[in-house]
Amino acid sequence: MPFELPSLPYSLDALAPTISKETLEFHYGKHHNAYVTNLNKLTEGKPEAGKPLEEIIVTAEGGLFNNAAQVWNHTFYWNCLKPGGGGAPSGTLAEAINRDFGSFDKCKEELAAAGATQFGSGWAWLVSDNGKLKVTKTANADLPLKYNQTALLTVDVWEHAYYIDYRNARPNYLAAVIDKLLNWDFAAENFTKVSY
Ligand code: MN3
Repeated sequence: MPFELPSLPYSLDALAPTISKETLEFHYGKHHNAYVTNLNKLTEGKPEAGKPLEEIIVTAEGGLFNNAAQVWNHTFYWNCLKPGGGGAPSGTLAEAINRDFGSFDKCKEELAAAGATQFGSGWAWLVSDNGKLKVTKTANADLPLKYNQTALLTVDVWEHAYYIDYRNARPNYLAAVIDKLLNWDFAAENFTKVSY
């Protein structure tokens, strides 16, 4: 199989109680896994099977784009979370957040609002757009790479991300994830790849 489900960077119960083991069993074990399985079916025997995921994402449309992008989005999302996360960024990322949002609190407010107001399935993002930090939201499998933006952090706001733990209360899921799980070290690492 050319595309593989990457290992989670923590155990299935490591994010509980903010995100339960049951949610990760479904979200990682079923949903993310299904995108990988579908991507392998769609690329079997085709040149895309040997291409990097990012290359498929920027050129593909339809089902191939949806599954390739969702494999990328979920792998990225798992890395955006960590047990004992939350807190605040430091260093150059913290300076850039203050410069472009005014304060870290404003940045977090915008991220929560983007996730809460994304109509239907999608993602809330902190991105670098030509060196300027922005909060954006995308629908379904859509992602910053399509807009030449560098993703720094994301929160999955598809119902499968929160319905077991929070039912319909998406804003409560967003608040808890932002407060307790976001991995600002990962965001800072992504920010070092941004060219000015
Ligand atoms: Mn998801």
